[in-house]
Amino acid sequence: MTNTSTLTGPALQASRAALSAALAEQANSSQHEQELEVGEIQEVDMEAQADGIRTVFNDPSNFNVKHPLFSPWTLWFDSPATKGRNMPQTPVSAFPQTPIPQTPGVQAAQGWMEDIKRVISFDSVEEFWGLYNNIIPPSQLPQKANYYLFKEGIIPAWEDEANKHGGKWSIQLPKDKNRGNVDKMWMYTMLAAIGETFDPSPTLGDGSAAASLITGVIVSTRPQFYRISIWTRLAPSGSDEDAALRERIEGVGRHFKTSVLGYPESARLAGPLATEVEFLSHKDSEKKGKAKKIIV
Ligand code: MGP
Repeated sequence: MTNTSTLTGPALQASRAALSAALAEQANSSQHEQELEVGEIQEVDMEAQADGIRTVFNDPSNFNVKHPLFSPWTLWFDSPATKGRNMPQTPVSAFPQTPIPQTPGVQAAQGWMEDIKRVISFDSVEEFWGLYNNIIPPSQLPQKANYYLFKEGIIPAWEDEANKHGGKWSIQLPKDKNRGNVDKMWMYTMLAAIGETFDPSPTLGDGSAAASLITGVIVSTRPQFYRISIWTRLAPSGSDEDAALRERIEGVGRHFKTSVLGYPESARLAGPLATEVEFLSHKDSEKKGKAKKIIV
């Protein structure tokens, strides 16, 4: 498979396997529960498991099980509480941080980025779970808050070079009916992003690797609804020349709707405070007028 990663085959496989295992965990756990009798204790051969692998349980600082991601990611956050406040850039110093390059896009977005705080960057499955287990889930965030998980080096703004020709898939879900679902939906959205399953094998016509279409994912809490979005590098114009791109973009939307959010492809989701899974270019979002959306 061709992709933009610099990882070697086994590392890629390990990364993928760890993410698939996490996704399969929910299904497996209920099956295991059925296989074990009530009160029965599952036997685990700890010695065999530990052989050759130093986990965090053997050595809390030098364990050697770390599965690299295809690329590093950065989590950003904003909420009414962060507005105008000078929060520390790195609340957890163990995670690597790199300065944001001052591209023209970054400078143009300065007003918008003022209240968005950079939380942390990570580049392995283990660091992802370390972060995930230590941040407040979307269902418990205050109103008008956002988590932005973007590829390192891309800021969560239309103005960034990587976003300015792009768009977003999004779904809006009424809060009252989705308080119990939104945390899982957001977790699966992040796993699909960092596991690169939205746009899995981008290649150019000459067979060389192309950048993945995905630049980041966002969850937003609003007074009456949640919104989850997937930002893409490009947006199809509607012309015949863009047919291949449109197909690729639609593939991202279908994967989001069916595999990540778990809806049947034929399901119609729009209703009071709810939208379909729909795509809009950032240029159309900026205009705020009537725009043509793609729906899956
Ligand atoms: P939003 O938060 O994405 O939409 O953008 P929402 O949730 O419908 O609106 P809210 O008012 O409930 O938060 C809200 C507004 O923020 C937009 O209309 C823009 O004015 C501004 N904005 C949003 N984004 C993603 C950007 C961006 O990337 N760059 C700039 N400059 N402004 C943005």
